[in-house]
Amino acid sequence: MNKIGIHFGYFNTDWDTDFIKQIEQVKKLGFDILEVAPGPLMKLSKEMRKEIGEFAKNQNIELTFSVGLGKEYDLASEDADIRKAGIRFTLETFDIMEEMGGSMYSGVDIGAWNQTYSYGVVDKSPEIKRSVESVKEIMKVAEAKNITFAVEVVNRYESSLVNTAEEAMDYITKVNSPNCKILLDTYHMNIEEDSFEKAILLVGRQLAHFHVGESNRKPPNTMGKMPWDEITTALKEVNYDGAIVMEPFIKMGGEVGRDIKVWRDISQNATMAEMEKQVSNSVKMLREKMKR
Ligand SMILES: [Mn+2]
Repeated sequence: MNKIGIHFGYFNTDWDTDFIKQIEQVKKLGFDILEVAPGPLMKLSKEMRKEIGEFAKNQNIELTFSVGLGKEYDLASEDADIRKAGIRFTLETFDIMEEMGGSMYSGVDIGAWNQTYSYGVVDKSPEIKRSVESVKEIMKVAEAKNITFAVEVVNRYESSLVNTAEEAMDYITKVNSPNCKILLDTYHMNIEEDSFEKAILLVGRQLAHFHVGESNRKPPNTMGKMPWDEITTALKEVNYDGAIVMEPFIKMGGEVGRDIKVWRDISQNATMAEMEKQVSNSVKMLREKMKR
């Protein structure tokens, strides 16, 4: 059975949150996983992080870690100091994962989130090369700590490095580590891929993590637009046994609204209770469709 999860940002307008409460909340809604971000956890004490990790374990909630690297941590930067800072940040996150008991690291983790090129670039191989070199360094530690490093394939507005499943396969071949895998996300796939099915089949056993959401980042199955049958059938065809984590973002305001670019109330005035109901329906849909 695939574990089903949700990104903690769904329930918050700012990234800082009470993770203990959040774990209780997702447990109540039928999830197996809470996806968290290293940024807010780095601000907490080591003791607090351990306590959260213990609590999650006792509740049988797995913590997975997702990042959007800041420009100051760009692993593909021309500036060697920035690349070093990015490696340091990633390794610090691995330490936190060890403290809290997590083994899945993913997101926009091979270069800066929302990074764009300067005018006129037609060859991105120098950026890719620098990114691969940084990630190779990181992979030595990931392998030693048994952490899976999943490269998220994101749309053109969020990164220029890897926008399709094909580019991601190329990228992880260059990194050449058994722990360097791929994360596909239906929201990004909807923009960049010719076919959901073909992208999933192409990645096959290299798929280590899967994000789901509608094309406007509503919870899965609240719009009737995304082809959930095609997507889940393809996942079963490649015997995908990893996590399926939803990343709905439907509320304006705060850091989350700003960083995710929610410029209208996509929730249509939904209360927290209504938002909870929506995602717990999404969990049921995914479990039903992933039955083998
Ligand atoms: Mn995603």
